[in-house]
Amino acid sequence: MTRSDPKSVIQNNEAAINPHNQSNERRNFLRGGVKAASLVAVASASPMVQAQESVQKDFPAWSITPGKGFSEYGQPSTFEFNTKRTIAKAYGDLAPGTGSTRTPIEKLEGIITPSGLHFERSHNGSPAIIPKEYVLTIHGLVKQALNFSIENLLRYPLKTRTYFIECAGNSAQNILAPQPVQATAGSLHGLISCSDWTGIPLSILLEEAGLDSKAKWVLAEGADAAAMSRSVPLEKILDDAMIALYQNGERLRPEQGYPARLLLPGWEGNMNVKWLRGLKVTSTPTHTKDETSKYTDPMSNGMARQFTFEMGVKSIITNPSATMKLPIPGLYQISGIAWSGAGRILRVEISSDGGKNWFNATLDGESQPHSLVRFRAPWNWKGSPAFLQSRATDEKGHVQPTRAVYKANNSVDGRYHNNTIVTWAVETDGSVKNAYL
Ligand SMILES: Nc1nc2c(c(=O)[nH]1)N[C@H]1C(S)=C(S)[C@@H](COP(=O)(O)O)O[C@H]1N2
Ligand SMILES: [Mo]
Repeated sequence: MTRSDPKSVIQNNEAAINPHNQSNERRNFLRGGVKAASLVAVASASPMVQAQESVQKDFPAWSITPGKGFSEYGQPSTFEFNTKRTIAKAYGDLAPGTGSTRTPIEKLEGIITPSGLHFERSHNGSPAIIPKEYVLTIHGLVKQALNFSIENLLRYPLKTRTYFIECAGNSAQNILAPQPVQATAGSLHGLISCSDWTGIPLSILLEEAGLDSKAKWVLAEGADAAAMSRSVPLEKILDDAMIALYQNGERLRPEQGYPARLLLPGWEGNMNVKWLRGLKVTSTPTHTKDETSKYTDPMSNGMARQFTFEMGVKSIITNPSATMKLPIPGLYQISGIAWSGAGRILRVEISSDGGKNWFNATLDGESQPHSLVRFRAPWNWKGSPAFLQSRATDEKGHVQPTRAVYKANNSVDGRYHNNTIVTWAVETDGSVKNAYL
């Protein structure tokens, strides 16, 4: 979080352009910055002008002794040990692999989730698949059933795309808990991650197997002990489904489905079957346990939505967010992530008064379909109570709804697909709290 006191920025900038007490280089640098940047960006230059005036003469030991040697696989700085996933076991040590870990979204920047911090959701642990023994079978309503080894698969044409995966159960606590739970953004909303995935367009493999005229659905089956399986409409499979083999440039992490997983851009996390062992082409949905006992949204009229494939348009401010504390009133940069299962994010708006007034955030870089996009906005906190919210709109015109709208459209025990606006309350002492509005 960049912070600054606007008053001291102005004073320091004035000092900086006084030739008698500043070096030319520094003066020109500041002037260039002032000219190039908008008013807001000028203030954000403050960390520089707050630097000490004199040049440091005593160098610390780490600067004057030879550094550490090389390693075959790098690790984050040991000082960043707090950047880690939150573990949520569903049944404690009885079934340690059942539950989830959540991405610490409040500690990350940009849009790519480091592979070791990708959220994990597994129904019965990560199987230790031996790649040489792995087989992917395509069968059912096809002209020719086919078996693929990993070696075979790696010979097909690959493509790379940046896609998010979000669990349908993400943010469920904010619907279920009667009072807002005070926890980090990651523990409340961290069943969302985004990676650079490389894999084979599934249409290529199905074309090779040859589709029967009755083919309408594909049952994707996992090789884990949960045998996690989902029915996917054939249209999606032929449109943009991928067999992902690489994640952020390296082969998939075991927790993400090594050696191969199904990737359905923008669709609910659960359907992205990991440790994929079978694709059975069918004429109807199979109604597996995983698509009937879970991930179905009961409505207030007593009926239920049969399937909710596409994830809704959503955004969340990651900084500042719950459990953080703003040290002093002044200028801050709000930073957050936005995404939509329907395509690109068009706009993210920010409110600091709980949704009465809105202003546009800046999208950092181009918004890609079914990817996270980073948004940022300057915000001057005057020291009074504030209610920070972000509201995303996607290219199809979907607007992120309020919590009240979700409550009206779902039954009291609904919890899945919560894409509602998140509120962070900033109290007068700077504490940031999870709030319901
Ligand atoms: N075989 C199998 N695939 C699975 C699961 C599983 O338990 N087994 N979990 C699903 C759920 S509920 C989600 S949200 C995503 C999570 O993907 P990730 O663990 O890579 O984040 O994988 C899905 N695919
Ligand atoms: Mo999930």
